[in-house]
Amino acid sequence: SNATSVTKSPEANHLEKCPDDPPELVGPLRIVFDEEQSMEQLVELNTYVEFGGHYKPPDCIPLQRIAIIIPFRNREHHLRHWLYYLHPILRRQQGEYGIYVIEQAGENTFNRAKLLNVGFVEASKENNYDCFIFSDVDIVPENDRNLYRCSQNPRHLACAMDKFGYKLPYTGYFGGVVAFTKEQYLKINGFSNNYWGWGTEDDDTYKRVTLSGMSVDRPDRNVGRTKMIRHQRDKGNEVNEKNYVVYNRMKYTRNQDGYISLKYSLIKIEKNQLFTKITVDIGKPP
Ligand code: UD2
Ligand code: MN
Repeated sequence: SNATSVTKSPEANHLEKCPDDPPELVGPLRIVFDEEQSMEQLVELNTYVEFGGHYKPPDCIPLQRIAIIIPFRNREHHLRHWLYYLHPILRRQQGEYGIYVIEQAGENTFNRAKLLNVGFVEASKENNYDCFIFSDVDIVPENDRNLYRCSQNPRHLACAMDKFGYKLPYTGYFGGVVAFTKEQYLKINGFSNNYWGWGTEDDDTYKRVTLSGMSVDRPDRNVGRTKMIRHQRDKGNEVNEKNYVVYNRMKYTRNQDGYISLKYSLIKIEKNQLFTKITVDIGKPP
């Protein structure tokens, strides 16, 4: 019969796949942003992370190879909070992961979605990632059962944010933290490169997903609770009314504007202990 137990010889030099439900998860977490850790302290707290911000579970074969892409400029102190909370969570979740901070060089208007496209391209050069998580630098999950992983459809991980009363502000809301497999990302032609300044790029992404015939997966509302660090709007990222014009035309432009039309120049790749920082020139609004 095939019901005999499978015994593993201690010499067997092969690992099993990691389980679907990582055993070390603890559930709800207390997230506060009052304590400030120095980068040196963070490095000491997270010695299991390999140089460049990479981790691979030592005792099982990870189910996914995950690149975490963070759009960035001038938010060092948010990044330290993010690293403090996320490394231990991600370790418990047992994926293989790499952290990529994509920094926009210069003072031109910020372009979050274009930086996310850069992150996809640059991370893919380093490793054969199969899942990409695009996360704001200021968002932390309040429950480690909110798995930073990809699923059947593009996945919205920040579906219950504190600042929106722990629920979706509107049905098509897709901001904060989202996960795409490589295939899902390519299917929507990545993100638009044409949203300069604050707003609407997340609605564009949602539209790309639905127009491509996919839907959005979300964790349950309790598991999906997330906290955003309170902050003011940054200089160089003002609301841009022109973004509504871009959004209204996206149906016709999305196949030309995105991953396939991405242009930027690489300025620097800096490996830190807990993350890789990639600084790029992405130009300026037309
Ligand atoms: C909301 C969305 C965000 C995005 C944005 C509009 C939530 C939780 N998040 O965030 O996903 O759609 O609106 O663009 O609703 N950043 C920098 N430096 C800057 C400016 C921005 O690093 O100077 C990065 C950083 O990762 C930040 C992210 O861009 O978290 C989004 O910018 P924000 O935090 O100012 O916007 P917010 O909180 O309204
Ligand atoms: Mn924010």
